[in-house]
Amino acid sequence: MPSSRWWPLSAAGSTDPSLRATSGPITPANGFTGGNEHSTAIGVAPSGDFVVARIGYSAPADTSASVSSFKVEARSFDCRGVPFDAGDVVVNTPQDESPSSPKVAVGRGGNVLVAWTARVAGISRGRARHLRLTGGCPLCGDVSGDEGVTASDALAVLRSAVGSGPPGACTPAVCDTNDDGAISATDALPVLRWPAGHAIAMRCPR
Ligand SMILES: [Ca+2]
Ligand SMILES: [Ca+2]
Repeated sequence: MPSSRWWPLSAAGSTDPSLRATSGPITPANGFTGGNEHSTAIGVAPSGDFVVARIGYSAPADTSASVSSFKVEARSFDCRGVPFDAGDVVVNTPQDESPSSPKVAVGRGGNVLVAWTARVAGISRGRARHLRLTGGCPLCGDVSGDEGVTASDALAVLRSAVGSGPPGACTPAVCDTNDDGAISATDALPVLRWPAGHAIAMRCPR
């Protein structure tokens, strides 16, 4: 995804139909629901897979120890909102006192960085932890699977559309970029224009 591409932050003046609210279900972001949670943060991969982090509360089993009841918890989902794991991942260490303000960044290769603030031995510190997101949805238009959408990918879509590509190279989740149920030459055009920064929404079936 080119770093030069910008989207409007408000849907009010936008003509992009992808910014309209959908009627889909709300995805429960937390696996443990026994305590209050707050400060939810999200990071989204180009494929639509996403990671949600938050501050969660759960009383430690050993209440005599100097362990905070608040934790930085994270959970990962694929582009359809299906969680990868049954429960939450505790990101911070038990030595963090009152962790707060989690932030999430998701980069290439499934690299996830969660940062937060915590008091450590009475002093506020910035903390971060690297996580790895594996599996999930393919990036629409990325036939080569290298997490980039290039002219080579467009050519592969075109070849598949005319039946000259290697069998199985193009799945609908990658090549049916207009989600009309068929892979045709039309699907190759937005793939070709994507690297140039055109604000074209590709919508592969999910
Ligand atoms: Ca590619
Ligand atoms: Ca299509």
